[in-house]
Amino acid sequence: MRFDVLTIFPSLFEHHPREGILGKAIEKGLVEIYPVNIRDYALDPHRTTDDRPYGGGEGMVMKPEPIYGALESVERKDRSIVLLLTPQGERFDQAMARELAALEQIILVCGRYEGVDERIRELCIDREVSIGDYVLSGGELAALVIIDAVSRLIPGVLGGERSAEEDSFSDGLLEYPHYTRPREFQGLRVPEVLLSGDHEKIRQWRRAESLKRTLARRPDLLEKARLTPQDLALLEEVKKELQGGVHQG
Ligand code: 6GU
Repeated sequence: MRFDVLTIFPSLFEHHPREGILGKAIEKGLVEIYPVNIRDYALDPHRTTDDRPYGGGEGMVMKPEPIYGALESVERKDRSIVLLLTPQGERFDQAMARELAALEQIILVCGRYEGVDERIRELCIDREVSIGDYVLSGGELAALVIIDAVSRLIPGVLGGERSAEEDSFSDGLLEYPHYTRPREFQGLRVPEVLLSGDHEKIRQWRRAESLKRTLARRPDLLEKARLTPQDLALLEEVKKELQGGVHQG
């Protein structure tokens, strides 16, 4: 996967992503990240990338020519997409990450939040994306979030022991609790079932914990989750327990 990132802060993409899982993926040649400095495509001697809005008002608007020139400089692969990072975009989620991971190239245009000249949107942008309902001062951190989430879905990026399939959201549920040694820590013991060696029982316990956790923290996810008849039965039991608890309390 090739990521081309158009930004006025290219140095943000030169160091950070070289660590950890993403760093390994870059070393293995599975992921390439190319920052493109929008300022290099400014037309004037001062290398101006923004200007005052027509019609007046607060804030600055990113000029169209530097972004257009930066986009023209990027070599396009067959299966590529141009994303604009903006709080006005569609919400990024695991399903979108999966869609994007099937492409060969993602071109990320990092806007500043006041905005990008509308003609860039009309002429060049395939999809506008936001990472959540809060305002960042620029699209750069959002671009890093997308690069990370997409890269770990590319075959070969994660080691075999921990597959992307098991992660929260891959089947629409939050993950079950994890434990490692020691068996007892600060008076808290690892649940007995995990020490039992009974793989079927462990699988059932983990599934039940995933369901409980999702119900407690993100009930909205349960509506879209892929649930088996067994899951639904378990969920009903958990709900009854919770309701019982409320009556007793
Ligand atoms: Cl993609 N950009 C900005 N500036 N703010 C955001 C965002 C993007 N997603 C959430 N907030």
